[in-house]
Amino acid sequence: MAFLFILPTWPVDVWTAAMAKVAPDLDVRVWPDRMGNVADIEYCAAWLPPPGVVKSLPNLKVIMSLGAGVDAILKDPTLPGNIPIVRVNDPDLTGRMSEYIVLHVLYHHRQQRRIEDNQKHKIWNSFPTHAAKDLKVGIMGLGVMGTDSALKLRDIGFAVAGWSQSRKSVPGVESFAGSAEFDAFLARTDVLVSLLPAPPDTDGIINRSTIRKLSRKGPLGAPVIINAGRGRQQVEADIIAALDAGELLAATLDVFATEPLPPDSPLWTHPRVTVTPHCAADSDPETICAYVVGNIRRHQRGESLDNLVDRARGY
Ligand code: NDP
Ligand code: OXD
Repeated sequence: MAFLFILPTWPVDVWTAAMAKVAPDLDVRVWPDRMGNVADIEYCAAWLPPPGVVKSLPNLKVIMSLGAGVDAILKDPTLPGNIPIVRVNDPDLTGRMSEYIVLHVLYHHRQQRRIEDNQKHKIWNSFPTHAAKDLKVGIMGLGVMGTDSALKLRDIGFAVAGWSQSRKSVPGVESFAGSAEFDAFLARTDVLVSLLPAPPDTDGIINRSTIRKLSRKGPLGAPVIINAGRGRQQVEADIIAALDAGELLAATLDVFATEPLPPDSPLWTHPRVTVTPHCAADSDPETICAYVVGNIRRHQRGESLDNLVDRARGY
């Protein structure tokens, strides 16, 4: 049995070293030039795998995403339909995401951009601030990441709600479910966070009409968006237009339709946009290798795989 890494954009040596530490006996192969006899490969782990690579593995038993999202795996038109796909659900990755979401909600809540602008001009201006309970944060996607972020924001004191396909019961977090409750969710939300995966029905969900439905009654005067889900969820031209029209106060964006974000994107230089390079939650090689090996061992023992992806739902 051999295991294959498919990592066109990540430092392969870091990942093979981590895997050697976690599972010294595992026969690790690397796409594209250390594949050996492909017939040996029964498990693979991938981040942004090029189309066709998975199909070229005749004895593959499980495909593992090295992140929480699986959109890059599912978009391969040649992907065999019968091989289970598992994704990462690990406290290390989840904790990193919550740090990012808490950081950026606090950044807007405490008007940090205004303080930094004032410092540039040597302006000592301690403007009025508001309490966390007065700011309504709405999280699209109340799954593993969304729930952890919601709980941490709730504990700081924010008024938190989540929107998901199915109704949730998270103490202290209001739950909205399905398209029928989307507008009500938006209407109560001052800071809209996306932690959605990328099934087709979420494409372009952060558009001008969505932005216009957000609350304008909050203490910041206009809504804020934070997207750490997937770039295809946002209509970038609509975000810029809404910012320029005063319909949106600010945006923090970690994910983009095209990554890396092209140098000519106006998002880079917009004074009220924070761009981060898809780093909200990084997959830590040793932690994630241990998680991958755990799943391989379970599968070898005939046990069910953890965190199987539902292909029909797309996440
Ligand atoms: P989960 O699968 O645990 O949660 C997904 C949530 O989204 C679920 O609550 C689901 O609802 C909800 N959802 C899916 N489709 C819809 C829809 N059409 N309408 C309403 N709700 C919907 O995923 P995770 O929390 O683990 O991860 C979420 C995403 O975060 C990843 O898929 C990835 O895109 C992104 N991510 C980004 C990272 C970064 O660094 N920027 C790092 C890690 C993840 P229900 O529960 O009812 O099914
Ligand atoms: C992930 C990601 O899905 O990094 O884990 O985006």
